Amino acid sequence: MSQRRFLITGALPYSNGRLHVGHIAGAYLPADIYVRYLRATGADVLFICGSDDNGVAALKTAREEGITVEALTAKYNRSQLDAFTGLGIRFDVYGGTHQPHYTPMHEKISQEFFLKIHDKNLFVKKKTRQLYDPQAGQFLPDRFVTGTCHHCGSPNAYGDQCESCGKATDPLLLINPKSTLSNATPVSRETIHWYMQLNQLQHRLREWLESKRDTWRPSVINFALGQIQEGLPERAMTRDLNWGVAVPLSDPDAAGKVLYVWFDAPIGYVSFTAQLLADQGRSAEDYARYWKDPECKVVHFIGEDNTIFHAITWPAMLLATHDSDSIQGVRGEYQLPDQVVANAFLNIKFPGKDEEKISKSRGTAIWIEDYLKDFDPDPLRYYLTAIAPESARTAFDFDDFVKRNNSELLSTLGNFFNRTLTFVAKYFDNQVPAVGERQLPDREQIGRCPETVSRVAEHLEQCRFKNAMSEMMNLARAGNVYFDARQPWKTRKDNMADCGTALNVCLQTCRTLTHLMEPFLPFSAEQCAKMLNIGDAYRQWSLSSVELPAGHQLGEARILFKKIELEEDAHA
Ligand code: B3M
Ligand code: ZN
Repeated sequence: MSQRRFLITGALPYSNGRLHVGHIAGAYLPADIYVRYLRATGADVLFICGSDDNGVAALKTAREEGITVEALTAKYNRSQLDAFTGLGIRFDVYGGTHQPHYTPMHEKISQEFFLKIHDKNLFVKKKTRQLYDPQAGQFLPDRFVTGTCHHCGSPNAYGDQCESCGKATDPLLLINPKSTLSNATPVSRETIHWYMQLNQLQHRLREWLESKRDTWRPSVINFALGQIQEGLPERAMTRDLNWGVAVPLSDPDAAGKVLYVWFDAPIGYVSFTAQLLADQGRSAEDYARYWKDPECKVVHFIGEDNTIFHAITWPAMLLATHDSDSIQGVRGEYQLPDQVVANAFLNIKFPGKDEEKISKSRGTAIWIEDYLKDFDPDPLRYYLTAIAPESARTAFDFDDFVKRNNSELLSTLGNFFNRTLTFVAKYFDNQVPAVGERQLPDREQIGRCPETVSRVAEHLEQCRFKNAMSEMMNLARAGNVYFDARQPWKTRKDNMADCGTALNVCLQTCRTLTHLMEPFLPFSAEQCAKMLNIGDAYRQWSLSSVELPAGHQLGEARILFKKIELEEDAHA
């Protein structure tokens, strides 16, 4: 079988703030697990991310923080990368749509996209009216306007999107609009913009989306098809701003305008790929190997509020660059995403309080930077996967986090390794004991290893991360039950051969668990691999059930997980 090839992306975080647990649970952790798993199966994978610098979000925060937008985006790009690294989320490239090293490539490819779509006559240039802030003396970007949603009546909609109903909004249709720059009531004034006629691509989009019915999560596919059902509006793809990618037209009406941030942001996935390959000394054009080859699968991991842009607008932009009418993927044309994996939002619940939305302003976020000062990364990876909002909102419950760390990671998984390894160190010279005749319980336990591996793999192939991890935990649980049932602490006194057989089986189970842990709990898996003295082999899925030979020397047993004591407990 030829090597599978994937290009995996995590939504580009706006570089105007730090990352919190909601971001990680939404897109980046599942993406990282998927990438680690695919690599373990031998696939060729590029994992692409970087900051979304060009939006007005950055301009707005820069104003609030009193620094230049360049300094602001550089600062948060850095802090985001540190948070990801601390959690073991390792991209091949962490670019930024306005980070100096990436800007030239990003502008070039973004402008090429715009021109290609322009040449296809898919833009209409229109005089429109836009909200203007008379006090601040400037046109208002959509994000700078808030008001009541014209779809659902939520009072806190932005001019581009309503976070309550998830729909795209129009600042001119918002009820009781306000400028967030000055709080003034904006007035509408005339300006000129280029609108993409998404309706011209509607039929091909629908045909393509229909082909995804069986493989995409229902929340994503139903939302996308629902949007098409309602009919796709024209979307302005240019803005009156002085921060972003210049509109590449010599038309005097284009002077001083930039591309809409949601036009250039997804192109970041492509431009960071191209820059990465150029930096590796490959040709930047090599990006075609990932982006323009139907053999390569493009998978986008996003939070649910980004669904419309990844399942409709971005695929429409990609289709618009095609010379053929095919939705099947023609070599040499940009491939449409194979998968768009969206998680719902994560709420938060602090001890003694009600569940609530994560909010920076109300101080209800758990920042990754702060978390990492107090705790190890794997317990958070574990918890966020165990409660992953894969089909509906879930909540980060601090008590539950502590409980699961102590009872699942520590008492189940950690304990199984610990009891097995300390026993072998003590009574078998820290070497894998010889295996005697395996009785039914031994054979059953050994059999569970490859069975679990294939079940975990099946779930991971389908992006069911929560189920995949719970299968892994079931194997650890079964390991503990087996250990208890075989009572090696007794047999070591009167039947050393039988005791050895049981410990041999436990060690084989540890081996399989180490491979299975790697995508979910990479730091702990590395420790386990050291304890089992198996080098880097644990990064290969195909070796996960290969038995450790009798006599194999083991490494030093270590405690894998720390107990977390809440302050109240400590005082009790
Ligand atoms: N920056 C939105 C967000 O962080 C946006 C994602 C862009 S992905 C191309 O919610
Ligand atoms: Zn709404």
